Amino acid sequence: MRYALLAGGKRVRPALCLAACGVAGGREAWAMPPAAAAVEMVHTMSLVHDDLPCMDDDDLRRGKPTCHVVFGEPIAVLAGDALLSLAFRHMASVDSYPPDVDPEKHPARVVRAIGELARCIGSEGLVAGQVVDLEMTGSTEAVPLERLEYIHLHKTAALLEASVVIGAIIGGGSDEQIERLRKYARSIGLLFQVVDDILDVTKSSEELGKTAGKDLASDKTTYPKLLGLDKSREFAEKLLCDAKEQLEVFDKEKAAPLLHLANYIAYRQN
Ligand code: GRG
Repeated sequence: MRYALLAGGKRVRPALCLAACGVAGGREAWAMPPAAAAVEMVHTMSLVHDDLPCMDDDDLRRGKPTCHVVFGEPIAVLAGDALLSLAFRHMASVDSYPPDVDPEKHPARVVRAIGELARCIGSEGLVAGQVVDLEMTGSTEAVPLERLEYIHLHKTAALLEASVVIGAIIGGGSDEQIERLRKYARSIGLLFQVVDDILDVTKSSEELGKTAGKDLASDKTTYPKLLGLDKSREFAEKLLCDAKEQLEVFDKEKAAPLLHLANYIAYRQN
């Protein structure tokens, strides 16, 4: 569990969770140990399971050999399971509530946040995305755009969305604020994947010194493959604009971290 969780990674989900807590009116410390750590644990366990031979069968993750390569498959499965359960234990842990939260409202917020986390993982979230993705694997038919979007909205955007929404709930945001932040998160969730697909093409082009990148030639369906590189970039710009629009009603200073995170996701190089 430690090997996978402490292997690095960009920590985008905890950063989003803390930033959303702040914009909703809370202090970052309210979300720091329970929620921000929990979303990273869920993310990490999904990577551990995704890398397994029965799923994507990857040998490297975050620049290191994958969990099952180091510890064997059974331990990797169990490490993932235990990280999932630790995430919920963290979320529910009353011992780690900061002293300055509202004692009347905080427990209800935590329960609501736990519900959000559970929802984004199961058959309405990560698992749904993974199932449809696995169904597409090996298929010779081109994946239609709506199917690709379904996969990304569930596999990638669902947990990014939950990270933001959980932060906003813990921060004490109103229902209207939470729904705005949900829309922001959905846009950056999809943006994250479109940028990933663009980077796959442009990075491998650079590496190969060719104009066509690895992913345009591989079996995997990506946005650049379906839309072309220019249209994919346009789509990314639109998603970034949509996300930023949702932040306009919030206090500028408090919304600045979410704005910067959106820019980071749009313009990141890895
Ligand atoms: C959660 C019960 C449960 C099962 C998981 C395996 C599975 C079901 C889902 C796969 C989810 C998955 C691996 C989605 C990919 C998400 C994604 C974009 C990963 C890369 O995220 P980054 O770039 O990675 O933030 P780092 O390493 O920086 O954290």
